[in-house]
Amino acid sequence: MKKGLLLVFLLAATVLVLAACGSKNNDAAPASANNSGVEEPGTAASTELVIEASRFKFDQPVYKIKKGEATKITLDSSDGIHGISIPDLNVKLDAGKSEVVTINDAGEYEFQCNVMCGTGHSKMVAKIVVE
Ligand SMILES: [Cu+2]
Repeated sequence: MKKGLLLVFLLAATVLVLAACGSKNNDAAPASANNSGVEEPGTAASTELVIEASRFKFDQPVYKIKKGEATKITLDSSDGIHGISIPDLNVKLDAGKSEVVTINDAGEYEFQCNVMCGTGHSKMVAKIVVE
């Protein structure tokens, strides 16, 4: 009887630990690792953020999105030679691609162009503010 209870307790503890790890991993990770631009069911975003890249800047220095809200981030580039990398979110986008992310930690997430696009390439830095 006592042994049975212990087993149940251990099982419950294991489940709790696994659940905790799972949610921690999701904190700053993209809701989907889908880079094809085609959304899978269940990854629908409620908000969309379009980042426009051109030589040699992004259309805004700061982009704001809401904490905990599934947001589709799209990189638009009229000349098609830029990409972005958001290291803290583990997100990389080529021109014309999008990815749905849900960020649960408020803060600033810097990103930069990740394609060697020319002389002004190093100036192509901006940030996403999550609040
Ligand atoms: Cu560049």
